[in-house]
Amino acid sequence: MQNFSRREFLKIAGVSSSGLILGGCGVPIFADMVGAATEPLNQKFEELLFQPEKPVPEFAVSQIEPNQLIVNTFGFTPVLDPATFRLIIDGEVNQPLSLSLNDIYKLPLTSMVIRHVCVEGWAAIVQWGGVRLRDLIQLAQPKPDVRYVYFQSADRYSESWDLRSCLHPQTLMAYQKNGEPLPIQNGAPLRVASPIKLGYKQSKWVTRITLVNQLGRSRGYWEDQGYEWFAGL
Ligand SMILES: Nc1nc2c(c(=O)[nH]1)N[C@H]1C(S)=C(S)[C@@H](COP(=O)(O)O)O[C@H]1N2
Ligand SMILES: [Mo]
Repeated sequence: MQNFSRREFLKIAGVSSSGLILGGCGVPIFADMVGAATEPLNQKFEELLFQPEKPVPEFAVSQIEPNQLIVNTFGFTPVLDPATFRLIIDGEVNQPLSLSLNDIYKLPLTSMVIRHVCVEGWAAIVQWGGVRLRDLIQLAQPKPDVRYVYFQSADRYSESWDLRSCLHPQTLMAYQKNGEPLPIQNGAPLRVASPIKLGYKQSKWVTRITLVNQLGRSRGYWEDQGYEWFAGL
């Protein structure tokens, strides 16, 4: 076991990471116990929109751990020009969008202090500020059969999420970290931040959000290498 990294261990054991850090009892939760949650979900936009989601309890600003958030980037660090940056929202929508950062900054700002949990065995309490992803998705007017959302990043990282998790009120497209503008290495100008999923679901340098009816062959950078797709906390 010592020879395996945390990532390798989770992959080989088929263990959901959700129990490892937050479970508290020290007993890993095995795949058969979380089977239901690893299956892609299948709920409709209108059903989800009016279902109140239970918010995850947040931390106090005094509990932020500014040095605990480890930069974790699989490849290179893209540097995006804020002046020309556009966030594309497309796919199965009635109103495809190409938003500048100023467009995004005009939308309501949500700030939250949450725990970021990486599958490699570290966690950090972080404050994120940004726009709710549900607000962006609503602006794009999803068609009724949308079920999943793809995030494309400038470093060629990609992720896919279930729509329900995207509509959670604490799933943000963040442009602030710990009260400051988001640093480049943490995903500037725009990254996903959410207390309901593991760190690898939280794409940095997001340039494109695509709504789809079905998942494609690729489900995400780590998922395609065997990591759990839902990756809920
Ligand atoms: N585009 C992109 N997003 C990414 C990654 C990456 O390599 N590229 N790494 C993920 C992983 S594994 C984690 S834990 C978090 C780390 O966020 P941080 O570098 O801001 O601490 O980003 C996630 N988002
Ligand atoms: Mo991670």
